[in-house]
Amino acid sequence: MRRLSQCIAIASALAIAGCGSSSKIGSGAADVRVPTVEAQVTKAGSFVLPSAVNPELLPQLPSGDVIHVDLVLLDRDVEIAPDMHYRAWTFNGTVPGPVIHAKVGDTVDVTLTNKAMMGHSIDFHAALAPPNVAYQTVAPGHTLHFSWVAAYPGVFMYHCGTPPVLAHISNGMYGAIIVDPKDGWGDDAQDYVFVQSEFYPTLMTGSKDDYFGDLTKMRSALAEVVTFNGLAFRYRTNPLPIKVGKLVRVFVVDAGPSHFSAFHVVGTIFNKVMLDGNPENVTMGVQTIAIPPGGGAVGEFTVQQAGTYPFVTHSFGDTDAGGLGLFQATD
Ligand SMILES: [Cu+2]
Repeated sequence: MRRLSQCIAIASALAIAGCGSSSKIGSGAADVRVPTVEAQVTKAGSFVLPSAVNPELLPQLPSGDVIHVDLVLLDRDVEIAPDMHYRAWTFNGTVPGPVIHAKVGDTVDVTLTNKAMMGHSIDFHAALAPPNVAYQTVAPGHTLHFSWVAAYPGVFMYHCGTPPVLAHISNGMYGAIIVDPKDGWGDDAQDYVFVQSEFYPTLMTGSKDDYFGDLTKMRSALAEVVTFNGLAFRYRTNPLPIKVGKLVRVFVVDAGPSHFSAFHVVGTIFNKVMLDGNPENVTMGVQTIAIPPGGGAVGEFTVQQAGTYPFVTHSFGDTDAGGLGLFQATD
């Protein structure tokens, strides 16, 4: 509550000082006011870690127009494939980090607390902000606070931008932020969120199943594990339910760090795809969505018959490495 009133106070001060831009930003953006972004670094206090939710679920849109994003940087062992425990660098203890849900015009109020062993940062692809201010590296034991206004609708990546970025992304520091368009996404749908990423593990000396990231493998882009939402074949083991005749909407981010996603659902065609999730970027009748590292897309499809519909990255070396899941369609 205290931070909410602070934020409003800052926003009001900026409005009086006329620091923000009130003109239309450009094509594809909403006509919203984007204030100057400022950041403060303080000593880290205590924190409460939110409980992790299923990473494929789109969290409910918070009420109000200020979205509080509290992220804690933690070193954690996570499972990236069966019997593969990986020494990850995380947002909130999971890979990917939590899905953030906002709408166009919202103020995203970010508190980034570093409880990890080294410096980290956060870069929001959905934001308009000077990186040296908003995306600065925060040292262990410190907290960075800044806020920004969401001007573009879509599905965007966020990630740690501390050098070497390759290592910070490879080790798990990324997630998805979804910014709803002013008029929403359209017809009611079954929503799923997928973050594709790849891993470059090497065994720890003397261990059978504990791994850490190998910078040489990262640089050569020779990934051994590819995942949707951080775990190889996660949704082959646990298929995702969909209903025949009901629209399915997928929000896909390719976190990379280096591999493109060729997102494809076997047995159907996307009736509509929005590049980066912007409703002004519509393509119809798409078989496979090309998503670059650091990019995103929203795809919509409806299945006509009950059955099992695999979804893959159609880059089949990566499919074999774990980039495959299942939709289970029932009447
Ligand atoms: Cu980092």
